[in-house]
Amino acid sequence: MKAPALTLVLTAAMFGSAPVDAYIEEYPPFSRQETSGIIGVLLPAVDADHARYSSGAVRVRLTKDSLLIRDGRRTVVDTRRHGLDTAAERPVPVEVYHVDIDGDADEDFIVHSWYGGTGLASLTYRVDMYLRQTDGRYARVQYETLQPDGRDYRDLDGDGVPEVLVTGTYFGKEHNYYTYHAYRVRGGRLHRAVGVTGLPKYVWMTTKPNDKDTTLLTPREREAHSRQVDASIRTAPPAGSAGLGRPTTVE
Ligand SMILES: [Ca+2]
Ligand SMILES: [Ca+2]
Repeated sequence: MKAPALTLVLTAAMFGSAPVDAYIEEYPPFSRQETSGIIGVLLPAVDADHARYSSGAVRVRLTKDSLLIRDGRRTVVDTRRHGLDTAAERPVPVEVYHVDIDGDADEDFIVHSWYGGTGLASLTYRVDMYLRQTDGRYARVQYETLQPDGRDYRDLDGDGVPEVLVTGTYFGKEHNYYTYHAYRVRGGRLHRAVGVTGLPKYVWMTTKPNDKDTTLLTPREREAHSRQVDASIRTAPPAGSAGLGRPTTVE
């Protein structure tokens, strides 16, 4: 059994690197039994232990104060001078995945960045997806989630294309919950994944570990919150516009 998430966060902060560890282990998105069997589904291309990655024309380099992603002559991401001291305003990239997340046979990039902080806030990460289009440009999607890792990108409905798990919190009148929502990436956007068994899921933050979907929220409350999550997912103009050769800075 792993140490509580908060301990991991504090320990990692002391040593100057951010942890990336999907799920609130005490309140998992799936039943505890199922969650224990899916570790290591997808590994990052670069992280704190692996600074460089290349595949075909793609080059990725992650240092403690910069992230560079290039696809041939196109610069997809170029961030510099980030650090934990300014993480709250400018989250620090901690790992990058190179995977076809929308099923169009072109590999896309997923960047996890950490805001720093302490307590519940320290669990929050920003996810930037760079979705390769047929013209070689990258559509961009951005959202916040809690403790992302490769387990957040799993094929949940068996169609061969990963779904995306977006994790958050819901503060109700009586109780607070961790929330898990499934999305599909299509056409450069995230769409709510309807029909995925067991999701969305609202897990009551009890004093004991809990992996059950709550029965305490009404369908109306759940739907209202799902719409807020939908609305929190941002899209942006394509990164690495053709011909300009200008770096795209993720802010
Ligand atoms: Ca793709
Ligand atoms: Ca799927």
